[in-house]
Amino acid sequence: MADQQDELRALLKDSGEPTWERAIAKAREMVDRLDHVTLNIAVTGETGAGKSSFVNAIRGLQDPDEGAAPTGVTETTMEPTMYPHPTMPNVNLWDLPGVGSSKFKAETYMKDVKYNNYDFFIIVSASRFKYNDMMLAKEVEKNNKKFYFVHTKTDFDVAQEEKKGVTEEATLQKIRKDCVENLRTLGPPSVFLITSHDLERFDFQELINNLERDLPDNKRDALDMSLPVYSRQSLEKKYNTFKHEVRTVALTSGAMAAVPVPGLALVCDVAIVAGFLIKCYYSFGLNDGTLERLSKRVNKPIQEM
Ligand SMILES: Nc1nc2c(ncn2[C@@H]2O[C@H](COP(=O)(O)OP(=O)(O)O)[C@@H](O)[C@H]2O)c(=O)[nH]1
Ligand SMILES: [Mg+2]
Repeated sequence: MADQQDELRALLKDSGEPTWERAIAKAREMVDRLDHVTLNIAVTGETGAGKSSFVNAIRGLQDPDEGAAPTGVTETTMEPTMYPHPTMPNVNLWDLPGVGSSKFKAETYMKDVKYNNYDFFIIVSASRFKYNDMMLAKEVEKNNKKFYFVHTKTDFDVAQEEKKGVTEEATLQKIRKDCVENLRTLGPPSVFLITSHDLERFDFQELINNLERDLPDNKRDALDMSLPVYSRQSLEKKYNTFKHEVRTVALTSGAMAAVPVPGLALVCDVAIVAGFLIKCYYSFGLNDGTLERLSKRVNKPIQEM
């Protein structure tokens, strides 16, 4: 009982509020904000650059998986397609049609895809920097939106160059220099080298760190909760976000029914607690589909993981 009292005192202190009433009201507002936050991420680039594969990777899926975006060598996306997150229904990834096709010219592309619907753009490019990459970057800037330039299929470039005796480091440096120099006229560009086949390699974490730095608090938490676990670092980050959230949920749900506030009737709100647990379940990759994919990747039965 003494322990519980200490925990309650710590909870109140953490909230930064002088009374339980104020702490609970503030926590309610935070949960509400997170549940109603919308984050629309546009993924764009040339046909075949790797947009759909990137959308899948960031949702923890691969092409044959249910709900994954179709990928392939021909253009498979003819209009902006929204891929919502299973438990964060307001975090949407938009797989945009390839720029530069006869239907989508770079000059009218932004209007065609209704640019105002998105929080920011991820321009996906592969192999050499292209004319359309620059056109897109310019158009995004002209419309007062932010872009992050992602050079994908870096695994392929590294493997090709290695065959010629070029080290991974030298290849990465060359690609980065090429992208940065081409984008220089638009100010210091944010360039990230990644592979959708393995998010732990190269700059993916750096990309997420930058996105999170630029987003308002509630959008940052929503993004963090929606990302798959792809490395130890991403797992630790997620753990910290949820640790913070668990206090808020405890307060709002009234799960701490022992809160010693005379006259304040607290009833445990099962819906809030259940919603939170479902979020944890998906976010930490504990659902069957994610565990099966992980089991295949690491070549171990699910029971041993
Ligand atoms: N090696 C490698 N191949 C990739 C990567 N991303 C996409 N691809 C392949 O590139 C092709 C085109 O990808 P897709 O995502 O359909 O491109 P989109 O037209 O821009 O949507 C597919 O065959 C993908 O498997 C990557 O990071 N590494
Ligand atoms: Mg596609």
